[in-house]
Amino acid sequence: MNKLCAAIFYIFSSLVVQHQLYAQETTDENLDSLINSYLLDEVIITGKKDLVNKQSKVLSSIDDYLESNNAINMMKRGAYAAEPLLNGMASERSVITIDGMRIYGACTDKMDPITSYVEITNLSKANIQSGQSGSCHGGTIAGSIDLVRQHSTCDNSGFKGMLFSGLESNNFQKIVGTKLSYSGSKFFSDIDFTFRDANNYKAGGKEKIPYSQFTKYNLSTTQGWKINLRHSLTASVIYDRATDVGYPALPMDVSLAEAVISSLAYSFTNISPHIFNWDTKVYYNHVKHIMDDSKRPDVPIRMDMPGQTNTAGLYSMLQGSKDKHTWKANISGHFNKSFADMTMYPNNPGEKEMYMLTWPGVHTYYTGIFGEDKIRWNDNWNTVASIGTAMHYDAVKNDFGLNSLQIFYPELKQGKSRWLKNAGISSTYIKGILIQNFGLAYAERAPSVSEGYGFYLFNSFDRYDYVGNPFLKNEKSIELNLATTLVFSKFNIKGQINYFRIYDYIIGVPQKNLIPMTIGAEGVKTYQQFKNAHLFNAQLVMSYDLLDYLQLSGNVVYRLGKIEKQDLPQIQPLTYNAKLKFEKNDYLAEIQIEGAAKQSQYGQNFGESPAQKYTILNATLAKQFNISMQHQLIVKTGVENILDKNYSTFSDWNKIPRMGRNFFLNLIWRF
Ligand SMILES: [Cu+2]
Repeated sequence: MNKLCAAIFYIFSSLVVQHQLYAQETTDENLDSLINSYLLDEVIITGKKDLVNKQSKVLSSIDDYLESNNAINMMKRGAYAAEPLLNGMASERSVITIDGMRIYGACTDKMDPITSYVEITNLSKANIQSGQSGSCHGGTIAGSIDLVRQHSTCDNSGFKGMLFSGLESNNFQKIVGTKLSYSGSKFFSDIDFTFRDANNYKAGGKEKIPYSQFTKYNLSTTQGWKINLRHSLTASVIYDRATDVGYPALPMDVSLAEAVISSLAYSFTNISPHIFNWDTKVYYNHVKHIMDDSKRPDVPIRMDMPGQTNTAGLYSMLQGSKDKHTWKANISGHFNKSFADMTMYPNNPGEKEMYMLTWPGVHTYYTGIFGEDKIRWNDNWNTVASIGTAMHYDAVKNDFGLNSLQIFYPELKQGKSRWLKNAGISSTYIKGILIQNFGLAYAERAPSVSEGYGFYLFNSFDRYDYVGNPFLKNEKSIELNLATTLVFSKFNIKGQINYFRIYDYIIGVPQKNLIPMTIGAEGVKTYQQFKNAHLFNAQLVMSYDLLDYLQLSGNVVYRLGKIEKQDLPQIQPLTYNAKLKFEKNDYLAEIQIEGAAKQSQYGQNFGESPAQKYTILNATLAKQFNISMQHQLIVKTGVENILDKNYSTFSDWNKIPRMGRNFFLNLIWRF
């Protein structure tokens, strides 16, 4: 019992309290199973061991994995690269990193969120931190998502590998890939490759969704050297390339989305009895994005809209403990260049081409420090306190771009610096079956590149051209959260609410005196700030073990967003999900129902129409074949949207319907 209490204490202190799981090697596997059994969904695990039990569809997209977390919704503009919304907020309010690295998407229309540059097969977990607690690598209001990749260790386990393949009936998606690793006593090497290719998908009732195809290649490699017992080096490269990606909800597609993400990390462990880790990483990444409208038959004007970003950065983190305290301190910095332009080619060859800088060579410099202390007062109480501050400087480096923006803002200077601050405290009380957590936090963020300096970026949701506003103040938020968990032997229930009061909320406001550039646009919006906005998130999660091998679980999520008495757009209505899971020997079977109520509160004043209610059914069957000690075959098969329902959710851009009935087969051979 004491052990169990200690385990629960540990998990909750590291998870529920601040939604944090330190990425320490030692915590991984045991914790994974415990986390699963307590239904804590802040961290999604895709560990390589017993993968078969972890997820119903092993080779699903990262988007599907993230979406299974209650704090996240995926804004879909097609079948590929959905944008994660965290705590009901779009991606400019969160920080998304890969292994702690800052990466800037290169699309002015958010077609390439950071989550699109990794593959599920090389992911070990997603650390999702809610609100201010995600401020370690950047200023955030909604929180952070860190995609942590798998890598080997120098454990002398030799050569291991995996071959996988998948097929989906609806859009004829083919997935093939391999993963090879070698581990010696001084050296390890991992390489994995995944290829996906899909045709157009069909929504329920066989409705064809044109321009929803995609092709993606992902290559990822990590090499590690153990210099001696306490010092090690790790080098890593990801190359991701998507071609011919259709975005049915947008007026344009993508001919190329490419990222090269590289890093070198140095780790020093067991420095002193009170300092156990010092991790330092330098990184560089380049993202390239080319939009394409050549396959669309009737566009009023042909456009070229390429974009690219370059980011270089570093972080250095110390972790230690003394007596009641477990602490970490992080210093991080990055430099980013974002550049995008647009050339319009009039259909009449006599007319002149038009050229604009949509991201006018914006340079961003960020340096921040963040510290956190977890204090275990006694067996019942613990507190996590964190504080951080950062300097953020951005500048328009292109003179043509600067001159263009000065048309709207004559007093605009080239650069602007900001000072960002954050602090939070939360406490957990554990007694018997009860775990009670509450927290209070303050955070700030700087406007994004588009919000600050975007130039005539067309938004196909409200059909306005958007012009950035370099004079925006920092957006600020006060966050309150409360979670109650009851753990019985066969039954767990957790209720959680959080409330964000956001000051100087940034949103586009129509400017009647400005004329749009995009043909057919409603008008021009510039980013302005509202005194305050409110976001309320609530969720209820429960699970019940009917029998040793049969589990019933479910959850309900609801959000509410208001800005001065108006409803905010793209806020999740009441959504529910229930699952019956059978798990015995090497078999796993699942049947799941998910759905949403009609969206009664929606952003009417922001061009939004309400999402309709829906219910869909899914089923999965999986079996692991242990062929020999070294060889295993995992077979997963299932049907999604069994009833072939035609539906779209609140987070489907322009209400583009989601996929209809889909049969899938995943095969994994491990050796
Ligand atoms: Cu794009």
